[in-house]
Amino acid sequence: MQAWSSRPVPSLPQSPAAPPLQAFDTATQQVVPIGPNTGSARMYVCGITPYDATHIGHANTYVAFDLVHRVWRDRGLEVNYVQNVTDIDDPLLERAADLGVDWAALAEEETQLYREDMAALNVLPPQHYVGAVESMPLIVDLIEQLRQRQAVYPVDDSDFEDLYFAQASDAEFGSLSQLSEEEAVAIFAERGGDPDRAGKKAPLDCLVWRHARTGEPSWPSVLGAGRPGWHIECTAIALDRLGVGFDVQAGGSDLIFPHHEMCAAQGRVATDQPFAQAYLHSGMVGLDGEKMSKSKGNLVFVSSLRASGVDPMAIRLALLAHHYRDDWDWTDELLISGQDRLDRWREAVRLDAGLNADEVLATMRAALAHDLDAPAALAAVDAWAGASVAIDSDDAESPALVARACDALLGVAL
Ligand code: 5CA
Ligand code: ZN
Repeated sequence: MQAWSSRPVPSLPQSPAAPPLQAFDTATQQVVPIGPNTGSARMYVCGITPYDATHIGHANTYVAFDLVHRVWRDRGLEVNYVQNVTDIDDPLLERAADLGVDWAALAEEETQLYREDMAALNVLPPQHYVGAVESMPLIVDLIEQLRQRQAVYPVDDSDFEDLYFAQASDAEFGSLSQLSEEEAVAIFAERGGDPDRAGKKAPLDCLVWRHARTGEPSWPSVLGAGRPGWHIECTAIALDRLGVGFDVQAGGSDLIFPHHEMCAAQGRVATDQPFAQAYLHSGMVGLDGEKMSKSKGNLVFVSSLRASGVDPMAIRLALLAHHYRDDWDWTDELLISGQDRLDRWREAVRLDAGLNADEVLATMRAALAHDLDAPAALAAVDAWAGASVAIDSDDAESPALVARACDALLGVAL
């Protein structure tokens, strides 16, 4: 699929003292080094299911991992970043049926809106933007590999034969989310799983291939005509575009279980190697105390804010004012303070001279390298901007350097 295009990333003076990226890995529950020190770094971020417009929660997640992309680039790493589009799955078919529209047209329309939102928010595009539909051969191949390893079995439900991944085939299953069986089963049922389906070997076994049903789209394959389950899509796309043991799989914390647990398990069973080296998860954004989600309908859309004249950079600053791992609620006040901050920064970088910027650059780099601490990076720019407006300095280079640093490291174009 076509991704989107972004503003060029300004270059910054390199500093050998800049610390390498560390972040909190859900699997080990520790802050660990993320990516190599030199060469190329590989990241997979789970993309949208395009049945509705990008909301602030989505935007927060993609802006969070855009920081990984930016920090890696700033370290001189070459980045191979892959993002998928779940352009076939139950929620998309259900929404299309409710709206009385074609599911593929709905997916295309919402994906296009998402691209526009990402470009407006100055989120760097992935190198590979990959849909499930265009990945059918990869997905089918991976299921075949799992079947040869006895990790996939059929479940007969009258006329249909659906294929399931057996969690028991992976000795490390559960190590990412570390939930009790009871918790896992409850969450699985909430997030698209079918723990009670008759004929399964274990409640947490997940669907990998759904045999064609009348009235549903399906693709012919050696497995029989059908369509893929959710998790196998990301496992297949990640392994194909990034290879085994890539640096990071990322997404919102609602993906820890079952999604990332299943991907990790399927990847390990298929390759006998770790799937990703680390798993990063952003917090959930809510509205009035409830997680923002399409199913609850409590959504603030990026496109609606943009249409009402909100500067996307103010939205970005409102998001970056929170640590990416925190859960928080969206409010109109956040947008107002994002806009205020943007105005103050713009005023400061338009000065002819300001305080020396080397220190602010070093602080921004250190903050982001330490578990993507965007609020600390913002505080450094706030302090610089406040002091620059107040004093009369002869450091003519500094406003331009701070503007470049905000753009390159935080994605905030001033
Ligand atoms: N297509 C799958 C991933 S393969 C999916 O989860 N799609 S999604 O459209 O439901 O979500 C896209 C991304 O946004 C995921 O990383 C998800 O964790 C994140 N997300 C969804 N809701 C929120 C929210 N309220 N706050 C923060 N992130 C969210
Ligand atoms: Zn995914």
